[in-house]
Amino acid sequence: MKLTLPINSPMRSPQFTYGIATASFQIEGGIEHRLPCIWDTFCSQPGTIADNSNGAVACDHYNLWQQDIEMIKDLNVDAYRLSIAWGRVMNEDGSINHNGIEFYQQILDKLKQYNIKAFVTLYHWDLPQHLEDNGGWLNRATAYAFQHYVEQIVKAFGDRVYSYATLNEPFCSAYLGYELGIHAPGLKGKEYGKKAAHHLLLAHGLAMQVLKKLSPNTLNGIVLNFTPAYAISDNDADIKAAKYADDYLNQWYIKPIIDGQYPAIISQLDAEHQPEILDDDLAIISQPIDFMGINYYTRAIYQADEDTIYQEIKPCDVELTDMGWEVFPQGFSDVLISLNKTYDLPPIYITENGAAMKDQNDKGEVNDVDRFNYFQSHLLAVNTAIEAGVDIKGYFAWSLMDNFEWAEGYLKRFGLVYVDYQTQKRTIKNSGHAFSQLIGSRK
Ligand code: GCO
Repeated sequence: MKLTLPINSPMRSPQFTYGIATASFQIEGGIEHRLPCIWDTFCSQPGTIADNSNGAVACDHYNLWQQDIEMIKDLNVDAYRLSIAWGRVMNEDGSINHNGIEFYQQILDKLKQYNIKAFVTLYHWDLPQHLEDNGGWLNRATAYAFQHYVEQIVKAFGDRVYSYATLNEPFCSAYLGYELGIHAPGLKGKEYGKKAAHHLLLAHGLAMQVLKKLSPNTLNGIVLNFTPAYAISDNDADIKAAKYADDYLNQWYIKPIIDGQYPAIISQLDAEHQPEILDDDLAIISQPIDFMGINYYTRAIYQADEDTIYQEIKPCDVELTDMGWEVFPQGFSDVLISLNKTYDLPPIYITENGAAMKDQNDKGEVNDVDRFNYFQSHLLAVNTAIEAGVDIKGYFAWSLMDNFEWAEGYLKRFGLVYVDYQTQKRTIKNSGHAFSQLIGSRK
């Protein structure tokens, strides 16, 4: 199995960055060495996680990090995207936890030694619980606490980092966590979602101020996810519904950053559902960024609905991943091209793309042809976007290894590497070998 790209593709150049991604809560374990976070609390509530699991051990990366970095090196990648657990590096009083800082410094030093660029995400959803107890992202003060944490991190990490992303997917934190309630902290209500979103975006802007001042030589930006919205028919009503869903779920997070304003539908929201926006907020949020990270998995199809404006319709007879998500590579090129038309964008990195599949570990071989096919078609979609003029500098596969897939627990496997959770044995899947081969073939 060989991943292939057109002969003249810029993605075949050594200048194009290939990497793999993880997130702290999903792999680390080692919870006794950090503050409790909202995902610890959420997992402890009955009915929240499909297999009733939690992040106590996960991939035990806290203890196995050295062998994991060797594995990353063996995969041949140019870059590794990891996230920092806020509650591992900071104490409740806002002082530094030196052991936690050292844990990440060792990892970053190893990466540097191996010439692997460190793409550090400062917030991948694991808010310390004591901040949630004070209102979490509904409290404006959390944005300032984030700014303080970022300042400490940047000073401690010095020149070990190649790129900082402030937040990963504020859509998920705000909408899934504070509006639908299917992610931590599990709040449900339209009166919460957009308020949380605004404070997350403010946190991004405040962190950008720090990064610009204290870390001007790293590539600083944010990671957003997009699930492009398609209308189920050509009827005006369905097209309008899809547009509304797109504004509410996707554009909401990018427009304030690039254009300094929310989508116009903000005026249609009930007063109680609107965020409180202070005078300078949008100026802070919309400071220039050095790059934008884009995560893509699938698309969504909408039809008009009299009560809820839009209704998502699940397509029949299409190929699905183990998450039940449609395999739709065209949505990837479509969304990249359309964002590039709509906004004045900085260079783009694809910071996540991948698929959960029903993997079988057959005596040490995981022949995940379906995931290989997913990568093949989605790499081609990225190439299509580049050919259409989108400035894409790199591609990170999600994920390095199977891990804690949030509300799905350990039931869904996204890794290029298979994890046996009984023994913590790692096995590179065939898709992982193919990815590594593709990267090696450029050099
Ligand atoms: C994401 C998350 C990952 C998920 C992945 C699959 O950013 O959504 O970064 O943590 O595991 O997206 O759902």
